[in-house]
Amino acid sequence: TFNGTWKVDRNDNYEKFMEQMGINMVKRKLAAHDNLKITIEQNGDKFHVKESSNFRTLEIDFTLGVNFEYSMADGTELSGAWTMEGDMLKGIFTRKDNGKTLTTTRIVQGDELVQSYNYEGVDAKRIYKRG
Ligand code: MYR
Repeated sequence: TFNGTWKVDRNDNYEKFMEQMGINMVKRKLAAHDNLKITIEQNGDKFHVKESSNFRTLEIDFTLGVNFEYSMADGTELSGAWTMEGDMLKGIFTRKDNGKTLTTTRIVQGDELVQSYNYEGVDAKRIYKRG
């Protein structure tokens, strides 16, 4: 289950990913240590996610398979949806500014939540522990 509070423990290739996303170096340095914490509450196909980081706090509601809007911490707007494939959440989002696609997955592996990202050929991961 995804339910619970998760704190980022480590990143894999996240700076390269952010660079591909066009995020400048100063913001990348800050974002690599953003102390991101997410709290996930799933009820059937409905999710409520509380996000908090050094940058902001935010609450998001979405339903599997239903498009919604999400603004990244730097203001970049995305539109897309999460779906469930087996035990994996799979998100396909489109950047509103350039129409390019960002894909992301979440899966619980042991006591960790692994979120993977892909944008324009660059893959990254953020790995969370229960907090
Ligand atoms: C949520 O489920 O937490 C809300 C929806 C998340 C949308 C997709 C996340 C992509 C965030 C990309 C951040 C990358 C920064 C370069």
